[in-house]
Amino acid sequence: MFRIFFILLVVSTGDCIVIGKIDNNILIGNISKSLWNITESQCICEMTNSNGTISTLNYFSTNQTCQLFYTNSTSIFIEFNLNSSLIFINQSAIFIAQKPTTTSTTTSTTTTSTPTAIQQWTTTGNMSVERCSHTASTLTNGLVLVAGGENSNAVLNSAELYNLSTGTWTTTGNMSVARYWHTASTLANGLVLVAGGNGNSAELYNPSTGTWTTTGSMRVARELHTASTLANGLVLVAGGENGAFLNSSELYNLSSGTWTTTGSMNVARQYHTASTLANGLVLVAGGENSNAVLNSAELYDPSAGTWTTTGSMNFARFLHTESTLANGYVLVTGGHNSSGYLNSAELYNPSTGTWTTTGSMSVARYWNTASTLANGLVLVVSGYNGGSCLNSAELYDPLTGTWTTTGSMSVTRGRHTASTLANGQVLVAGGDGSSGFLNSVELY
Ligand SMILES: *[C@@H]1O[C@H](CO)[C@@H](O)[C@H](O)[C@H]1NC(C)=O
Ligand SMILES: *[C@@H]1O[C@H](CO)[C@@H](O)[C@H](O)[C@H]1NC(C)=O
Ligand SMILES: *[C@@H]1O[C@H](CO)[C@@H](O)[C@H](O)[C@H]1NC(C)=O
Ligand SMILES: *[C@@H]1O[C@H](CO)[C@@H](O)[C@H](O)[C@H]1NC(C)=O
Ligand SMILES: *[C@@H]1O[C@H](CO)[C@@H](O)[C@H](O)[C@H]1NC(C)=O
Ligand SMILES: *[C@@H]1O[C@H](CO)[C@@H](O)[C@H](O)[C@H]1NC(C)=O
Ligand SMILES: *[C@@H]1O[C@H](CO)[C@@H](O)[C@H](O)[C@H]1NC(C)=O
Ligand SMILES: *[C@@H]1O[C@H](CO)[C@@H](O)[C@H](O)[C@H]1NC(C)=O
Ligand SMILES: *[C@@H]1O[C@H](CO)[C@@H](O)[C@H](O)[C@H]1NC(C)=O
Ligand SMILES: *[C@@H]1O[C@H](CO)[C@@H](O)[C@H](O)[C@H]1NC(C)=O
Ligand SMILES: *[C@@H]1O[C@H](CO)[C@@H](O)[C@H](O)[C@H]1NC(C)=O
Ligand SMILES: CC(=O)N[C@H]1CO[C@H](CO)[C@@H](O)[C@@H]1O
Repeated sequence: MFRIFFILLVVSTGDCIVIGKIDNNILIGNISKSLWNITESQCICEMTNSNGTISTLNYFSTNQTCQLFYTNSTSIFIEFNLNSSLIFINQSAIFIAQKPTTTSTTTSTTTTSTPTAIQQWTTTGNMSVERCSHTASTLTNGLVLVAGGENSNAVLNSAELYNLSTGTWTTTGNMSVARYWHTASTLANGLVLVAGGNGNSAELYNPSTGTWTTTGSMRVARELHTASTLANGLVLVAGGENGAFLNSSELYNLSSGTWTTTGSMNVARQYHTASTLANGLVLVAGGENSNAVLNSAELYDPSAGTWTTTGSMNFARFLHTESTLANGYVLVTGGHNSSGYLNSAELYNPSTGTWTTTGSMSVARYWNTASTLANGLVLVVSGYNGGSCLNSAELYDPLTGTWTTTGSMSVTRGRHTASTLANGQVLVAGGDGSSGFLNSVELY
């Protein structure tokens, strides 16, 4: 394997920068592509499809143009001036020397401009225990509550809180029972409802006391179900399994502390996904049951209490992700089915009830996470790809329908959680990976 170490050589050639290989010739060639009238952040997103080659892009603030430069060889030549900023797309491929150096081949003065690499992942405090298949909930006070899950020792009843200001975790009250593959929903009054993952029990976490209280039990024991908070405040739990694959769904009402059965889905499913749409309906997609991996999708109507089949996805998938976008569409990514692991992604249009494929991720992945960021992009993190586990991450831009590879985490992980924080960062916690069950946590 050809390993590439880059050093940044800020050299003379007029308004140019040469990034050259340390021990070899500078500048082999370049290919450039321009994009017009875009912002720097759009530029970062537009340029994702560089297809694995070493690439960098240069944003010119003066004419709002972004130019992509890439090569498969050992150097990149970039037109550069003081009104531009240089962004490395594949940061992991490039080692940036701290001090600019000049070379004997230069013919003019050294510029003082240095490219700034985008800050991507940082590690933060570890959880007190390793856990995967847990839940993570962003609380109204800004803390993140992690609950349950499993590791090599046990299924867990413990819970802990992350405080971004300190970058540390503190343990909080234990749940009454150990759970994994449960769901957690933050309610409007700030309590967190945890359901299933160990029979039909449910309990509420109170952030002001740091304690859990048992609430009404679900009508049906379930795990690997979904939980969706409705506009009327009820929580809809759907599908999953308890030895049998479930088509049933039920509603939790906090005022009464009880669950009531509502309509059944048309298809039993586990490992499916669910999201509440702007129109108040809940979209459930994919999953699997004893018969098949599913491409079907259904909509729950809270006013009627019934499920209706809507358009089917182009690919059957389970262990995928589902995210609502600012434009009301729903993005589904990855997963796997009988023909393999998926890098495909598709969009659901609530007005037409149909799915269309959009750009594919650079890597097939399942048991990944997807987080919609404040800037509208969707950050997909890690997951598995066959037997191996990933540490890579990609950003989806709804405006262009394309993916851009972003920085990789320090470790590989799947079955982790990803929580969007009030300041826009994403907290990725736990999971398991090539180094076993994880207590480690990283911030994007
Ligand atoms: C950039 O946008 C401006 C204003 O919309 C337009 O007049 C101009 O033609 C655009 N430039 C290019 C190169 O598309
Ligand atoms: C990306 O790389 C793959 C494999 O090297 C190649 O088949 C494909 O044509 C490339 N795509 C683009 C857009 O260059
Ligand atoms: C980024 O560079 C690293 C190191 O060369 C390489 O292993 C990885 O595949 C690259 N990623 C992409 C998406 O090009
Ligand atoms: C935008 O401006 C930069 C700096 O002046 C220039 O090098 C570049 O060629 C311009 N882009 C286009 C597409 O003209
Ligand atoms: C780089 O590109 C050239 C020209 O397309 C090709 O001949 C060469 O095999 C490529 N090298 C690698 C390592 O892909
Ligand atoms: C930077 O932009 C300003 C304003 O557009 C211009 O006057 C100046 O010449 C530019 N500097 C360079 C180095 O291009
Ligand atoms: C977090 O835990 C890992 C092992 O799981 C350890 O290597 C690392 O040093 C810990 N980090 C901190 C900040 O304690
Ligand atoms: C988070 O930590 C900061 C600094 O110690 C503290 O002031 C703040 O109250 C903590 N937040 C919560 C919600 O406990
Ligand atoms: C929580 O449960 C664990 C065992 O799962 C136990 O070791 C720990 O003491 C408990 N903590 C509290 C506060 O009860
Ligand atoms: C929740 O239960 C309360 C008390 O039983 C009832 O008044 C209320 O209408 C219920 N809410 C919904 C949305 O059904
Ligand atoms: C849901 O599953 C049950 C048990 O398998 C079955 O009796 C029922 O007909 C199913 N309902 C629907 C709407 O398919
Ligand atoms: C150094 C070099 O080869 N630069 C070339 C990069 O590509 C642009 C666009 O094709 C050429 O104009 C440059 O001469």
